Amino acid sequence: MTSGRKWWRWAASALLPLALACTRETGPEGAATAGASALGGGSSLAELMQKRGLNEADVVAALKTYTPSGKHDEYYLFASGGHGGNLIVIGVPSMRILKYIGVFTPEPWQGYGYGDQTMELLKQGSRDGKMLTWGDMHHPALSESAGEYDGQYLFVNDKANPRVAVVSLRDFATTQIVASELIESEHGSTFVTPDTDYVIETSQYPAPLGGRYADVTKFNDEYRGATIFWKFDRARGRIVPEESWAMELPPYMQDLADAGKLVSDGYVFINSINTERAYGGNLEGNPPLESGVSQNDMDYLHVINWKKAEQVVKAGRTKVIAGMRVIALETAVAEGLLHFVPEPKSPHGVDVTPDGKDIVVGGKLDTHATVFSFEKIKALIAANTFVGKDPYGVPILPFQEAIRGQCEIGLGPLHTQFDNEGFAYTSVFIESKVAKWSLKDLKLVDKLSTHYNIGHLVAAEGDTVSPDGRFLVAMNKWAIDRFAPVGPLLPQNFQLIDPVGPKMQMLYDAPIPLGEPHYAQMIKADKIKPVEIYKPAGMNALTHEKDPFAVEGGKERIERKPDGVHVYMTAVRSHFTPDIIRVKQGDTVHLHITNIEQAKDATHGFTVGSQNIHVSLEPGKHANVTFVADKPGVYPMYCTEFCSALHLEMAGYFLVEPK
Ligand code: RUQ
Ligand code: CUA
Repeated sequence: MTSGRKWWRWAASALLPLALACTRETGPEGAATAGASALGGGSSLAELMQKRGLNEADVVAALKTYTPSGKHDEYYLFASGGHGGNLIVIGVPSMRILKYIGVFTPEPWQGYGYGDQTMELLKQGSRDGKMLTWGDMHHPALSESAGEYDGQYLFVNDKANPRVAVVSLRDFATTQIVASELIESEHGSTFVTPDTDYVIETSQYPAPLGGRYADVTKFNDEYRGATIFWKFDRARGRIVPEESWAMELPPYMQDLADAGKLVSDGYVFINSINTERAYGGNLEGNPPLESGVSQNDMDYLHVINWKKAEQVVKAGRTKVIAGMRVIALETAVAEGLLHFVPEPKSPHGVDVTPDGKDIVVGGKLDTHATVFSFEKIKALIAANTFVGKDPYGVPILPFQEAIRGQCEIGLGPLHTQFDNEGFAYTSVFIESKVAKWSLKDLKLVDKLSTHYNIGHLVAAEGDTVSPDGRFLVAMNKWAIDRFAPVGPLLPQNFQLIDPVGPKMQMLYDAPIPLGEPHYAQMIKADKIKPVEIYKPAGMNALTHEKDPFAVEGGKERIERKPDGVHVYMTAVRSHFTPDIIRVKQGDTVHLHITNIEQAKDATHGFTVGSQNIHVSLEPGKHANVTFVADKPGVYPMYCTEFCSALHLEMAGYFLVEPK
């Protein structure tokens, strides 16, 4: 703590007189109140520390996170909202929540799921024709160029209803949801290849591919896993399902994945559990699923050569299942696209090092991080050095020859992140700790306790080819005693950690009250350049093009057409035009509303009472809303954002005349 002490001496000599001087200048009674008012009831830094029971380390931690009013954060943290289904955007180091982004779950503030465009988007994400209004989001992935986050897009998955969503970082809004009916659940998702050619989504719980039925006792023969390579068209900002493809996998439970980079570019690594192929049945004389799954000491790290697989797809050596081109397992084996390496013990996280040379695997029931060498794996494959085959003919490489070594880090290692100085940071679930270890000599250098049961952890730019080595966030599953009690359902706890120096330092606890945010990625803030308004006015936020129904000021009107009543409206401080709408009972109503303002933050919201309608109209945005006016009555409509002094007056009447 020498540096801390030095800081303290410096603070005492420099900061305090400064603070006092400022206080003195604040008001006419400055001299009299000096030291009493500015610190909110405290008087001096020392006194304040004493009053609040803070020690020197607390103050150092506070100064590392405190971000004065008006100052922006250095990083964006994009955190999954777990079974809340939506994304959370957080500033680091302040840990201030900046935004939620509606993705799989309707989000009323943004009007997400309460107007035509966003309803259309949620419908895109239907599976088997069923409209889904929630998702179990796990792993956000930022788009990459040459292995660096480029700040353009973000992809997220839904484990429960296998889907992938595209979020545009131009306006922090969801623009696409794709669902394949090939698989029935997923988890190893989303991970991008280094230039975002593909977004990878891998199944978790095996099932007959394509939504077929087969009894679970036919598990070994009929059930399969699959990994989907969703083709991303960066210029259009869209996943192109027709150009996407998949590879069939044995019925193990494939888990997390990571794409190779630099030397290992062209490969993807997916780990698995349940090579036992257990499927439960604890009322049918079988062991419960979890014990059946955990018999073997080793499961299989899947090594997939996706660049070679892409050629096999281009050559047409696929079958079509649920509308998707799939490389059959036999083909994958015959073409040498898939190899296995044994991995210990209930593996969970798999993370490729920034240089692309090593693959770090954490085993939930292990005490090591196991470091596989890509070079060794490649050489073993080239020399056909196999110790055997799995029941589906997939060649298995020898474990000892494939690893560079293991680092003893503690019980229950899960996920690993990296810094710019050759250190790896692994979450240790059972011990509730972060372990910092050296990649070079595989030696543990430091351990820090977290509260409690850390799952993922994320480092600044931590999945890129050049991590920043700045902040680390532990994403803890339980919050037990961390915050004021809020009933039986507790928030999760993000803990901000300073990883720099010989001793990691815990800086800040941030409760996250929106589902379980499994994973997050942290990107340098200056890489993201969102638009401030939609320009020109009348823009459809989904297509980023002018909406065909966009309305110009002066052209507002109401038209009765065969398909219903079309209302062309504008919003501008502080009125909607028209502000009276008359329809007849049973009419289908099409509202076309453009916020024609182009001033930053001049956002309006629009609702008609009792119709389950709400849209957010950011400056320049156009929204369409369709509904049936089925009940006669008088319905006030109003602006839901306090947009001006006359906001309350920004209202009108929607009148439904009885038949
Ligand atoms: S995970 S359970 Cu990423 Cu560790 Cu989903
Ligand atoms: Cu517009 Cu309030």
